[in-house]
Order: sequence, then C-alpha cells, then structure tokens
Amino acid sequence: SNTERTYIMVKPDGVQRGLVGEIIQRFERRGFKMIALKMVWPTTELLEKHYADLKNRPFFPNLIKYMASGPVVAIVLEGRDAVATGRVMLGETDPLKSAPGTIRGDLCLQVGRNICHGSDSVQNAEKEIALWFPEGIVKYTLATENWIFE
Ligand code: DAT
Ligand code: MG
Repeated sequence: SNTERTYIMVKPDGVQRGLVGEIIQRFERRGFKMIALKMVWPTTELLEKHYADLKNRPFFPNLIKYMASGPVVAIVLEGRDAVATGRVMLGETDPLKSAPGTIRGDLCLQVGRNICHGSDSVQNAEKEIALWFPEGIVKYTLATENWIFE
C-alpha cells in the first residue's frame, strides 16, 4: 500500500448539521494525518471546476446550488491508501446504499444531501487538492506515525 493524499470536504449540510467534528474525528482516529484544513464558502466557478466531470448530468445544476448554499470544510488527509480507504469510510454515493459504520451510512439519508466528499482516484485527488488548496499543504512530522505504521 502506498502513502497517498486525498481531498475530503464536509459539504454545506454537514457543516449546518454540526457534523464537522464527527467527520474529522473518524479520519483522525483511523490514523490519517491532516495536512490542510480550512472553511470556505465556495463560488459556483470553483464548484463547476470541482465537479467538471458531471457537468452533463441532469442533477448538475442542483448539485452546484446545494454545494454553494453555505460554507464547506476543506481537508487534505495523508496516509496509506488514503484515497481508497477514504472512499470506504465515506460509503456509497447514495446514503441508502451505504453500509452502517460508514459516514454516509450513519449520518445521512439522501444522495442530494450526502454531507461529505472524498476523492475517487489518486489523479483526481491531486487535481482537487490543487484546486482547493492553491496555497499548498502544511509539512510536519506526525509524532504518532511509528505507532500507526510499522
Ligand atoms: P461521490 O460524491 O460519491 O463521488 P459522484 O462524484 O458520482 O459521487 O457525484 C458527486 C455528487 O453529485 C454526489 O455526492 C451527489 C451528487 N449526485 C450524484 N449522483 C446523483 C444522482 N443520481 N442524483 C442526485 N445527485 C447525485
Ligand atoms: Mg465523486
């Protein structure tokens, strides 16, 4: 397994529902290293770039409206297999199809209000991190690293 970076974002409904701490805590406790964190009220321009692959889907206008409806919390996590493991911890796109124990399977009920984003590939993670954190990430040593990885 490789050390990877993934882009995780608490969506406006996750922020409004007070789930920022809960979501960050799951990734922290799993052992991921947080290397960037900020709150931002995204512009439609930024969101259209973030979701560019979906621009021809019928739900795209509603998706942009929802994502622009309030501030989000943007996070970069680093760790072994961060992208795939982040997706497993997130659950399925549709919360009703998400297993209990996952973020979406535990905390939400509808695809149009699914509270959290996670990159779906290493390549998309790199694109998303560059898009949301043009200022870059924070470099530091995590003191617990040798207790999380052998
Ligand atoms: P994911 O967020 O699991 O990576 P995605 O990238 O395919 O899923 O879609 C991005 C978001 O768009 C998703 O979190 C919620 C919304 N969405 C996806 N499919 C949808 C659908 N069939 N109806 C309504 N919204 C949808
Ligand atoms: Mg996606």
